[in-house]
Order: sequence, then C-alpha cells, then structure tokens
Amino acid sequence: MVVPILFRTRNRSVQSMPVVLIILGSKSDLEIGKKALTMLQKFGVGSEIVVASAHRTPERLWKMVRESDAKVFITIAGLAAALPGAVASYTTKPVIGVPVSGAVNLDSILSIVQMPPGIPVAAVGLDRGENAAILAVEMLAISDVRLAGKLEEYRKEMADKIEKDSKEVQG
Ligand code: AIR
Repeated sequence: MVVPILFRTRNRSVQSMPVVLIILGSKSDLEIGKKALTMLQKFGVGSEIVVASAHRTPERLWKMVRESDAKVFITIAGLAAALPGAVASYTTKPVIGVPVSGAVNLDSILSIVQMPPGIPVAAVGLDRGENAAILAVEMLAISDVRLAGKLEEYRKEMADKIEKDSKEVQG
C-alpha cells in the first residue's frame, strides 16, 4: 500500500524519488506515519509511506529497502517490532525506529532499542513520528545548508511560542 505522496510522479524520475521512505509495519500504524509525513512536508523533504511487515511480508520488505533510493528510512512498528532492525540489516543508510504504543509499550521500545552491536537503529519515543522526521531532517541537513537553516527557524518558532505561552500564563 502506497499512501500520499509529495514529489511522486508516474515516471518516478530521480527527482521524484522520496528522500525519506516511511515504512509502516501495518496500516494500523498510519496515524503515526502521518505525523512523520506532515513534519517532512513542513521542511520540504520528499517522502513516501508504504506498508511492509518484517514478519508478515519479509521478502516484500527486503525488496523495498534494496530497491529504494531514499537517504533515510523511518520505520514504524508495534508489538515485537522487528521492522527497524530488519531494515537496518538490509541497508547501511540510517534507520530511525518509532515504537508504537499498545497494551504493553515496552515490547516495541525494547525491540527497537536493543539492537545487537554492529547494526544500530536510532530510536525515538513511543508514537513520536514527528520526532523521527525531525531527526531525519537533521541527518540530511549535515550536507544541506538550506535544510540546516530551516531547522534553525523551526527552533526559533518553538522558542517564540514558549515566550508567548509564558506571557499568557503569567497574565
Ligand atoms: N507488526 C506487524 N508485523 C510485525 C509487527 N510487529 C506490528 C504493526 C502494528 C502491530 O503489529 O507494526 O503496530 C499490529 O498490527 P495489526 O496489523 O494487527 O494492526
């Protein structure tokens, strides 16, 4: 299943390739994927959401990662969340894992954080799709001055809002 997509064309020219590929373990993770997508759109970073499960569709996942030209992968999964680790084993590009909340919570967190030495996954908090997107932008901004500037602006927006909130609270 392919959901959105920004910068996607029928011919899939080099320019249309998503810079960040967001992979969901299930369609049920879509709301968290949308948080990542919205944040990437804010920064003007092309992305695409797809569904592929490490357990239910291992070959589909492998093919998807191997054929992707994305620079960073955002992987979102709950329960025994093998998805981020599996993706990290198929590529040397950076992989960010987003654990999905559920009845237990620690299951997906530990499945993502406790990777064996040699195959790291960068983990963000439970359901924190937007943070995964910001982290991806930070990785891309290392070699993109324009993106680095946008990150500075974003920090300033947050600081300005807190100033405003404080004034409101203070009355
Ligand atoms: N999942 C899917 N394949 C392997 C795993 N761990 C995860 C999905 C979702 C959860 O299982 O990422 O968060 C429940 O999936 P579903 O499809 O039953 O809603």
